[in-house]
Amino acid sequence: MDVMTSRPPEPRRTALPALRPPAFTGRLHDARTATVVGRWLGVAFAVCFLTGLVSHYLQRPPDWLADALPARPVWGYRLTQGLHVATGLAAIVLLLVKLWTVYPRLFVRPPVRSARHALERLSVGLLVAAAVFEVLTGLLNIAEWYPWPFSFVPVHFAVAWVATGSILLHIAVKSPEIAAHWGRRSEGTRALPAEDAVDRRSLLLGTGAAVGAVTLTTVGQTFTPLKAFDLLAPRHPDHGPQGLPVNRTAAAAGVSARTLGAWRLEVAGPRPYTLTLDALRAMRQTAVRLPIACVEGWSVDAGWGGVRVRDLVERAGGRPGRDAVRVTSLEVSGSYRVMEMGAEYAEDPLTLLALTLGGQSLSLDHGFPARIIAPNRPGVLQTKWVHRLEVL
Ligand SMILES: Nc1nc2c(c(=O)[nH]1)N[C@H]1C(S)=C(S)[C@@H](COP(=O)(O)O)O[C@H]1N2
Ligand SMILES: [Mo]
Repeated sequence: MDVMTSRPPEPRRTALPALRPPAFTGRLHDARTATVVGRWLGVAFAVCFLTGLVSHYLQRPPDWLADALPARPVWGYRLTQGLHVATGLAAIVLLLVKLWTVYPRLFVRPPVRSARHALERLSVGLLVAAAVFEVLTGLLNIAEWYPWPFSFVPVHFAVAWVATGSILLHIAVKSPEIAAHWGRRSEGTRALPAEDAVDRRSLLLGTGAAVGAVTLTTVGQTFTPLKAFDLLAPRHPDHGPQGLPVNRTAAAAGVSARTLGAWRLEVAGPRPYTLTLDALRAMRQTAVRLPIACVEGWSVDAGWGGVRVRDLVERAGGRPGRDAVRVTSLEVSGSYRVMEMGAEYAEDPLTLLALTLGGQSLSLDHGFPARIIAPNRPGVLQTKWVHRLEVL
């Protein structure tokens, strides 16, 4: 026996103590806190959902929309996708705080009071699962880590509808409570002891500071005035060959000096033709300043030079403003080997088959010898290593 303790040995337990729900005191788990955090989270999810829809329909437009997608403003996708990723990252913090605020409800006894109560709990379960799934897959996607067997885009898109639907349902079900705790002087808060209000203010300030910190250390990947603070985002807007990040390298795409061989640009249409790189360089060159805005949230402006796609379309007998264009890359395989652009993009004077970046010939990783650069367009559709255009 331990000589330092004189306590008698505890009697051996014969049965486990009854499971008692933890006791929650203070007001950090109450409806007012849940309402305030829920409001911020609702705004973040709403912006994230709407900008996600923009991204989805720009990338995979239904047929009736494809030729009407606008090429302006040139920075449109840069803004919407920057917001999509920034609000998604902010939502991670807000979702954690919100779940922490409401988790005592897990211990509500009896667990089910009525059919309505059971349905409500089920819908909250669905909401939590869908919301966690969305922020988690989004986060791993921007880190380009895909530890799952499904394809990211369609699943992330489908579950976004589940999350949004269950959030709307949740707001409808909770509307009386939300209304009661909406204002600072609302009926739910008036009875609070003063010291609880201090607690809540600290929690909300801490939450705001965490959201601010996450945003400040990542948003520089797209909002370049803050690029010095871009410490946590997977990409830095300046890091990469020719001062521009690269998502898919030439090596990953199976493109090398050897596969380029005797590169020619093929243009198919009513009057098909083929051009060498020198012939392309001899055509009228246009200089534009346009961003690459990656779906993963980084974006950066750059100076591009090359031949207007509309000039190439006209030369093939196509009708700018009427005809869409299919673009094929030399890339051996990959989801972005073939891309179609609607008539609005194809006729836009800023849409180029670019040959230069920053005044120099494109590096192999940026799509040498020729790539597409178009305004208001997701990065995945800025096809690199182009070798064929088809007037549709
Ligand atoms: N052929 C081809 N082009 C492509 C891709 C690709 O996978 N294959 N990736 C795209 C993506 S996701 C982006 S964000 C831009 C990035 O261009 P950059 O590498 O020159 O910055 O190229 C696009 N062009
Ligand atoms: Mo991208």
